[in-house]
Amino acid sequence: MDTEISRLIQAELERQRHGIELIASENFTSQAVLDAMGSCLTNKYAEGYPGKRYYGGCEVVDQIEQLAIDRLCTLFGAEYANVQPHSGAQANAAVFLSVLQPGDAILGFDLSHGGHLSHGSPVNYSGKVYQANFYGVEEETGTINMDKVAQKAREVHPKLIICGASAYSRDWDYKRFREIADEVGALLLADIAHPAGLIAGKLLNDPIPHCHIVTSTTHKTLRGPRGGIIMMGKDFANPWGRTTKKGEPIMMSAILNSGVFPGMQGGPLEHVIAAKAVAFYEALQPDFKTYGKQVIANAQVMAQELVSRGYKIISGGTENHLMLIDLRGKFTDVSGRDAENALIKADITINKNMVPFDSRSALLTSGIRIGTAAMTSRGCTEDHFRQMAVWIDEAISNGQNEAKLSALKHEVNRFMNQFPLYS
Ligand code: DSN
Repeated sequence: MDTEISRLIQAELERQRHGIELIASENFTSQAVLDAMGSCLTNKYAEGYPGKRYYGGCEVVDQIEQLAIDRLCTLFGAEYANVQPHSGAQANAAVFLSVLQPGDAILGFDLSHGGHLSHGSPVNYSGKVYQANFYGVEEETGTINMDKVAQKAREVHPKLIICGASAYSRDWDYKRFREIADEVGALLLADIAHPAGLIAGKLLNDPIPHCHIVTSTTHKTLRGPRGGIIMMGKDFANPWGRTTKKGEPIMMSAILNSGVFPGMQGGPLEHVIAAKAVAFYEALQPDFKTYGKQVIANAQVMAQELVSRGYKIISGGTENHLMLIDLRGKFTDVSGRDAENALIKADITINKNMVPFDSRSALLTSGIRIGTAAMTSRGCTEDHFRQMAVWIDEAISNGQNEAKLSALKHEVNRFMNQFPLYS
């Protein structure tokens, strides 16, 4: 019997139980989601789609995958969904493969301003295979200037425009993005990996009516298993005039499905798809909206508390679950890496993050990113988040003081005893 891995899984559970988790892309799934992921479904091969598989014995997983698709369509008001992408990056890769040719121009949000690696970063395949161009935020406001996005689109003639981010605390003007995409003849993709749960709760702008294609992960604010999805509000005939042997236009749903399989992936992870279906069921319940409202309220309180302690939040505040903090607003000599290291000694987990117009490298950074989705799932409300902001400030301000950090860790561990996990 392997005791080493079970001991390490137990150690990770204890870490999750006793620490404050503020990584903006993480969350705590329900026990039901965990159970589905750890089920016998992992044994099944099911290349293809429900009713059209390349393996026998798929009658049960067909029902599971169809349920996941139907629930996801209901949750977002979408006509089409693909639940097979193994991750958000795989979902984006499958879309790019479906709608672009190598060398085509794309326009996405700059990674160093809060965008995502898979939206054209030069170190990612998306920036190697396609001609990547970027829009960013204004230095003074920390927000995206839509007139400049339009100007950039007119200059570079992208085939695909991508909106969505990993570290942007403001909502997105999908309607204006669509007007720009239409003007330059581009398709519009929204990657809603971060705010998906808040969009499902109808607490943020809805990309579905405006964007040709929407991708997401399922494990951030949506609180499901680690994975990706692709959706379309309405299916449409491909814009390149491709037809079937019978001369009928090929629909985008067919193009995206074959972009995922066989284009990008092999066998779908049916245990993860079942867990996605459980998470979509949970997100369809009325209390998920209550959860989303609390996530946003907690983020706003935490941002206010940090601002009152001298921290600079990019864009001045937050409308979603996260905030990006420029440490240069308060310290001259503390990098994001220093802050991350100090906080981890107090059992507070965040991640260092580049800030727009950063003067430090990606390994050091001048910023940290904080998100409230995970701790809200644990049951924390505004007063708890005010307290967390105080501890964050104390830890960063005393990054060299081991005794202080150790005392903070004890307080944090005691605090977390109130919020049991997977008991
Ligand atoms: N999902 C990204 C994040 O926001 O942490 C990393 O790829």
